Amino acid sequence: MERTLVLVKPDGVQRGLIGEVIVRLERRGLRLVAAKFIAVSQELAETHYAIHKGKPFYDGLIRYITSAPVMAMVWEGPNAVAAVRQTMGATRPTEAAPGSLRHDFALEIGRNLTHASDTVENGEKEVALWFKSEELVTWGREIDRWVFEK
Ligand code: DAT
Ligand code: MG
Repeated sequence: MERTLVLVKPDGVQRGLIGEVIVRLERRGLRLVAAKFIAVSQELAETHYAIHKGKPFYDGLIRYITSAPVMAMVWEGPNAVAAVRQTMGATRPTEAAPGSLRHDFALEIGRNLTHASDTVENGEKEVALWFKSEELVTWGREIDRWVFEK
């Protein structure tokens, strides 16, 4: 089963949108694996966004993600990575599909509410970076067979 890291970034937390993000992922049929509400350290921020180091927006991005608490979660399901990226919408909110979170709740790329892993491989790496293995809960739901085909 594919897993993906989801962050409700500081703007989403400040704007009271943690519940909105969770509702949409639950309603989609994805299964929550782990969640924690944390202040992101400089070190975690830099490791998480290492791929963007050197880009013009990098310093602002690190300041933003460390500026206030975030809600970090792991969600799983078939094609969870693609499904969650779709539910979040494109990085630039004005390019996000109508109905996606970034379309419905955001305007600016530097205040785009959420993070979601972009590939299955990065999903695995990011889950391991943000959570200890004992924080990940393996469980089943009674309705799983009505949401997951296999
Ligand atoms: P995503 O968050 O959709 O995975 P990304 O990994 O390309 O997007 O970039 C990480 C974050 O960095 C993104 O959510 C917002 C910021 N960012 C990306 N490109 C940017 C740009 N051109 N200008 C300003 N901020 C940008
Ligand atoms: Mg990304």
